[in-house]
Amino acid sequence: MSDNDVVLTPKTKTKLKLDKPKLYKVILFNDDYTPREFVTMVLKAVFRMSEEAGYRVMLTAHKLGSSVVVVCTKDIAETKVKEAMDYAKEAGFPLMLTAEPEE
Ligand code: TYC
Repeated sequence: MSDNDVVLTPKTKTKLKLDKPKLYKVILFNDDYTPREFVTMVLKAVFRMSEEAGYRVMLTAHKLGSSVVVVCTKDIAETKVKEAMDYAKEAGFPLMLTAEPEE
């Protein structure tokens, strides 16, 4: 090999495999005091649901005790839970939502 030959050494490529972000369920809980219309309104405003979808989720929580509203990233789930509960607190209702990691 002469002095001015170029020697190419292959770079070792380390592919960083990022884990899929864990998903969170937003759960809506029933209570005896928050009006149905208010729950539906909050679901429409915070989760951009249609009247029909909001009403269906509200009614499921009303009948069964709880209902999954949406599945999304932790950040979004926690932000939406806070937004929805702030609306309720402001209006004086005990509406409760949580963000729970999916199994
Ligand atoms: N149970 C409430 C009522 O009868 C309505 C309601 C529905 C409240 C769903 C909360 O997540 C809820 N006024």
